[in-house]
Amino acid sequence: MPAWAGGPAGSVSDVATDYVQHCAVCHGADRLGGMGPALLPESLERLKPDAMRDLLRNGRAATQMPGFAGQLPEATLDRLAAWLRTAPAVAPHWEAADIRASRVVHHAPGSLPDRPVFQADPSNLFLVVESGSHHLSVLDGDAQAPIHRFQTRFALHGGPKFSRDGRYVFVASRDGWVSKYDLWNLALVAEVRVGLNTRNVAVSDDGRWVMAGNTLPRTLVLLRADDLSLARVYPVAGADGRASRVSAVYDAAPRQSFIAALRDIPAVWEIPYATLEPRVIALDDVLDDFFFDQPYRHILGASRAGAGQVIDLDAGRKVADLALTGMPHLGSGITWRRGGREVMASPNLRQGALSVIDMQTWQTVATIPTNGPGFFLRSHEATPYAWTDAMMSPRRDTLQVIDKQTLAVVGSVTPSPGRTAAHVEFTRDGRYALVSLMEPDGAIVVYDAATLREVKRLPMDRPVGKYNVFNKTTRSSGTSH
Ligand code: DHE
Repeated sequence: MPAWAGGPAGSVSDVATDYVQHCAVCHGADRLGGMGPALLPESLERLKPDAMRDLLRNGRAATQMPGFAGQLPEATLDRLAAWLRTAPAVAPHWEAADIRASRVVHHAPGSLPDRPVFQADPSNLFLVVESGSHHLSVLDGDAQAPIHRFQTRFALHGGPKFSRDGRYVFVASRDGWVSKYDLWNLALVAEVRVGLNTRNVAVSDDGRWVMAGNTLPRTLVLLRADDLSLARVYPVAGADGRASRVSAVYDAAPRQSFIAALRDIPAVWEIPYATLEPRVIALDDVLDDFFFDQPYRHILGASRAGAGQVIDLDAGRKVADLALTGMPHLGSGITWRRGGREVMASPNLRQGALSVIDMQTWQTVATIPTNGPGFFLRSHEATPYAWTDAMMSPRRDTLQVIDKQTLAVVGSVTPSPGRTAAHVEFTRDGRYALVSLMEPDGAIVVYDAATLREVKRLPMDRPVGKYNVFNKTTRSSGTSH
């Protein structure tokens, strides 16, 4: 018997009635979301059972979500928690018509002035995703001071993607909303819901298209970048018709195409801007995590089991195996020149080690021991160091600083002992490193990238990623694109 069906007082209809009475007004009668986020098994995957218990009882600070402790019996709350993790009786769907109907245009293309409304250098702005109360903060990178703060949709994930001139930025929420902001006018331009569970977005280098990758439904969604109107829905399926979730979609600017990584079928899709028709590259294994070399000729991929391979996108086939151990987080990889050769390094989600790979031979040339499994690695062309975290370990409060030539750990910073610090992004000139203190009463902590001295801290609500316009739009080899 499922956990939510506890006999006569806990039948499906009781739980469903409880949902309708207490939750539906914010989360939608169909559980697809409304003022509150969607409550589908896919949306709740990342919420641990204890966190769910706490949320239902005590609500979520700084949001409209109330606590139901004392209002509903404990057993009812437990049944609701279990029921929410089961699929709805009617399978949720999100078709082209739903996408079109969801779109809101706040400012029509061309209606806002073509110059910044602030004095700061628009190419040295940072965007900070504050996941605590779902905000995007805009920082002036020269003064390292906030200039604006937007409320966002629920749970942004993946890097914000900038137009080439840095004026527009596109973000996706895990709930399927794609939002476009005009950074020069500090304005939300348009929003559209492309799916019920979305991985990320990519923006074409020519500025015309936005592609979103979904896990629910199993689609890629192409939008016109100017007003987020729907151009095309691609059902994602293999030759045998089996549908696949999208792991992520990327813009491969040097190839003038989008590349989509698929989670359930061993293939990669390349969608050139010129044709917008998918080219399917068959693989031996499903790849879940990806790194592209700077020309976007090769993909370094890893399966969740850790096996790695190099795919030549021109040849459309595997050209080498990668000797990887643990669970490398290739998506957070960076490259640099070392002794006349290009090397790539990525953190590891399971091991306290960074693998350094020669980008010509694909051999692992070094393994750098670190404080523990980490998530992000960052550098900049103008700094000799790479910064990594150990946020998946007890040493999650400390970032280590690695010399890119000797590969030795040469320093560390601990912004706040005992509290999680991760994700670094440099200012445009590489002089300062901004670190996220990822706590509800957290901060962006600014370090001098040469002396490792703290310069200042800006209070933020659980800041996760931060993104510098110049480094992103010039596709710096020290950061993600
Ligand atoms: Fe992420 C980017 C996948 C969990 C914070 N994450 C990405 C990207 C992928 C990915 C494929 C690249 C997309 C892009 O840049 O557009 N992330 C995954 C997962 O599969 C995983 C492990 C589980 C999941 O359910 O999604 C996962 N990610 C997390 C987190 O728990 C993090 C730490 C907190 C959060 O907000 O969810 C997290 N992911 C991030 C960040 C980026 C990201 C900050 C952007 C990195 C960048 O600097 O560009």
